[in-house]
Amino acid sequence: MDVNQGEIPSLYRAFKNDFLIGAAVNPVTLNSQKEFIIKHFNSLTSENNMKFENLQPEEGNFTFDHADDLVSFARNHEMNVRGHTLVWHNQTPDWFFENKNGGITDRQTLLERMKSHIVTVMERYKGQINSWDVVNEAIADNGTQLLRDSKWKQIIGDDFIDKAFEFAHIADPGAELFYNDYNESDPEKREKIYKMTKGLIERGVPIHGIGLQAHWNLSNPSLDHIREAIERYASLGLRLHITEMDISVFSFEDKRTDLKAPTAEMAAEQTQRYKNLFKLLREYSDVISSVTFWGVADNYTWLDDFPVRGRKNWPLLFDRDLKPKQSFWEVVDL
Ligand code: HAH
Repeated sequence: MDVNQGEIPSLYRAFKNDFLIGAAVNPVTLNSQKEFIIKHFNSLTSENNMKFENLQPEEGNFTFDHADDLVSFARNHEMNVRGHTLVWHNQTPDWFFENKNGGITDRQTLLERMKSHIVTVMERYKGQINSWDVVNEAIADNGTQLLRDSKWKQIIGDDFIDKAFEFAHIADPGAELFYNDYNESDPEKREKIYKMTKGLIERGVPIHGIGLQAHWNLSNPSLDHIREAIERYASLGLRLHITEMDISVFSFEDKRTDLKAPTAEMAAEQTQRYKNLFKLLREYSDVISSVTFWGVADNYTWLDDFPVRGRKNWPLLFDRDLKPKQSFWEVVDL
């Protein structure tokens, strides 16, 4: 590493009056970039190690090692932790939805398993994990249907979301509870998320915030749509977190695989985009209290495998050598 990090300002300090600045980490990125992470971030999310399949791969057999490591690292360095995630249709093991014969289990059993998972996990980190993505991605992407057709919904029914929040609030009454989703700025999906979370509030379900994943690209969603989404969600009186931000250099439909580095045009657009986005987010720092990137630097990102397997992407503020990109300088200079 030939970058003199001493001459580089800290990312999170640049936003200390606005919001926390977080990164999603995994055991490899955390252990290999400790000093860098401590310097630039004051909040951490586990990319995968707090997901159901990792915390409870078999019934009653909890595996907390990696999650414990992250939480104690954060505590030692006075960093915030976002818990991600308790109830999700992905990365949840089959046993959870099955009965002894391998068939589909019943509502009562699933509710008990859900409660046991939420309570075990949240009690372990009480006072150490400040906010939890209690339910992730429960809204249907397209069409008129409100909720995604998941096993949670099929077996428990539409009130699985209410129950998840109720159990979470019992487990740790001090934790901020979030509903988290992607394509959150798309007007159609936004209205569904709004409607669902408004229903929770009206029924007295303990929800405190909405997580906007912010898996965005160079041109989508538009700044107007992002602004409208922030205002719409904030009108519910909920706190907002940007939970998984990255700016892909490819549009979702673009499946090209020929690039070894971003083109000059992509790099310039990304710089302008990050600048515009942080200007906008900062305008709303009274409702947005945390902005987390879904990764640390361009040396590793989940987008290297999504939506095109094995295709490199460069969506973050630091390059593959942990050097600040032009985007970083624009953002800290705002
Ligand atoms: C997110 N899904 C998940 O919340 C996170 O846990 C995972 O590590 C990566 C991304 C985003 C997503 C998407 O942008 C498009 C389709 C499905 C899921």
